[in-house]
Amino acid sequence: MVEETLVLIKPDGVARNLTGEILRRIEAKGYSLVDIRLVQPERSVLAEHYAEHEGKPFYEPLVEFMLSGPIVAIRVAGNRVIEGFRMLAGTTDPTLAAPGTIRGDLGRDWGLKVQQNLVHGSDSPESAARELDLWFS
Ligand code: IDP
Ligand code: MG
Repeated sequence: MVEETLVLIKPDGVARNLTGEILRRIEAKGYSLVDIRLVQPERSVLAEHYAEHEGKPFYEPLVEFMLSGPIVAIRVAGNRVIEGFRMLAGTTDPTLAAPGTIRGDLGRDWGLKVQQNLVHGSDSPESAARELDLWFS
């Protein structure tokens, strides 16, 4: 079975009109868009999505940031897409993300309590299954 991952274009990516550019990079890499929706999630969805980060100093700012505007949720398919999209996205801190990556090319540090880094990608098959259920149920 072909692997699937959850990609989110976070509110900063949507607000900066980078949705097309980010989708372009996923498609140019050769992955398939299986499903896509523009969502304004409930706080409870974000609490579940980011449960592993509860209690960290950036947790509340992260949830507030993710509630600040619409998000594009995408079901993306392809062999090794979980790993492959994380490579396309680049590392969490956009200042340190490699040029050539989404975060490295399009993101920067804005001096806020949470890093606004444009995209989310599932980090394991278990996370992907859980997150796809959460965002596409
Ligand atoms: P990831 O998105 O690269 O998988 P995670 O560690 O899962 O990174 O963190 C979730 C999100 O929380 C990040 O994408 C970023 O927006 C924010 N974040 C993570 N670590 C920090 C931090 O140390 N300072 C500020 N924001 C952070
Ligand atoms: Mg993560």
